[in-house]
Amino acid sequence: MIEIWGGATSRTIRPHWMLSELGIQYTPHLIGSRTGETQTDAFRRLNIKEKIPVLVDGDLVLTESAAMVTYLGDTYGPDTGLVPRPYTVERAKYNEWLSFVQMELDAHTLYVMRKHRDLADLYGEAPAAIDTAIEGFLKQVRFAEHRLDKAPHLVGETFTGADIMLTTCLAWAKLYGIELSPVLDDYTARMAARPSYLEAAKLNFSISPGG
Ligand SMILES: N[C@@H](CCC(=O)N[C@@H](CS)C(=O)NCC(=O)O)C(=O)O
Repeated sequence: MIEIWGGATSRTIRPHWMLSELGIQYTPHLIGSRTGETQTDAFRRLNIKEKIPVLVDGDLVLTESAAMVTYLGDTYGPDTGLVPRPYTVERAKYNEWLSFVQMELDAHTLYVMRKHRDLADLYGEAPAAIDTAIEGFLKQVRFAEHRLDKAPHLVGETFTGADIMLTTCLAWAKLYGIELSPVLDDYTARMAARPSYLEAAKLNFSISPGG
């Protein structure tokens, strides 16, 4: 049985959401970050980074949310279209969106805000870095807006794991009070109305965030 470790954040919901899309039963371990639960020897053996989410499937351990979303679609839903087949143009575009969301929206804009605002005790206050991060987010997110102005999803004609990645970042931005354009607002609302999202969100956000 697949296990997913982690809950409460925009990143942890990603594998829960994909598993819900696939309709697969699995074992969730809803632990929060920096609660002590990621600092045990047993957890460090799974992820030396002391971070969530973590996926365990037999001998396979994955410690990056985008890799989990893609692995689950490739392995358990090759005919669902949730992850485009390898060696196709759609897969190339899917990969591009995943890199874009992780780098431009997650890692060096939203996470900078989190580090220097919510986690300022750990990483220090840096108002200028927060302002630059908001500016950077708003500039970069126009790439997604440009696509979604013309199409309902990021890749091809249907919902894919790339939409999971983007929606979780847009919801995170809204939580931080960043105003999205009507195109992005509408997209976020449509994605968040999917029954699989609602199911995953109910589980993922049933614990409160760690420190
Ligand atoms: N790139 C990783 C980021 C994982 C990550 O930073 N998780 C946060 C919670 S959202 C965490 O566990 N932080 C604990 C820490 O930084 O010590 C992914 O997308 O899975």
